[in-house]
Amino acid sequence: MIVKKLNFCNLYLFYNQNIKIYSYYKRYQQLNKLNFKFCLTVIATPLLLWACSPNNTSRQATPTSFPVAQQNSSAVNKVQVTIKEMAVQLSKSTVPAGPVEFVANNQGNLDHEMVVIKTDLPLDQLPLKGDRLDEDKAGKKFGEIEEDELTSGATKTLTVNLTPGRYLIICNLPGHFQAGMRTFLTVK
Ligand SMILES: [Cu+2]
Repeated sequence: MIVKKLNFCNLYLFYNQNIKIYSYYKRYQQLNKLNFKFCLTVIATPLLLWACSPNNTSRQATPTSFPVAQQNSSAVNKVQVTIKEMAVQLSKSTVPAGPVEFVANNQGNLDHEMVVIKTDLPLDQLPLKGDRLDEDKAGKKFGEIEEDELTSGATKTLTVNLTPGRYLIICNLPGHFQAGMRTFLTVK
């Protein structure tokens, strides 16, 4: 009888211990689930935000082409401007109206500048002021890359919104316009 009671007691203790172990296990599982959720929030969310962020530099490094966007009329038209002694050369002579991005590269040994002036005047009727073009009388100035930004070897970008017409692209440092640093761009 005593043996039987003892056995029952042992069984009860064994059962109780198992219940405890089981509850610990359940708690551990719950904690694991919480840990997983915590990891998902703390690590995965910023990672996802970083991946989706528009100013993500590593994503910008790999160029993706969107032909549809490039065909859009509001797309910026790029014009490469080669500047040297003593000439200004454009990669294209005609662009559609809208934003135009001038990418000026000074391949000369001297510092230069780039000025965009809208004018209808022919080359031989452009007014001079001393040894420069008279920018105010020549037409309407649309933009400029200053001399200190376009030193020898430098590349500088200027984006301007151009309406249809004829544009003069020049370097107006003393004597440079007369020496030949001028060209025309037609905007249609
Ligand atoms: Cu110049």
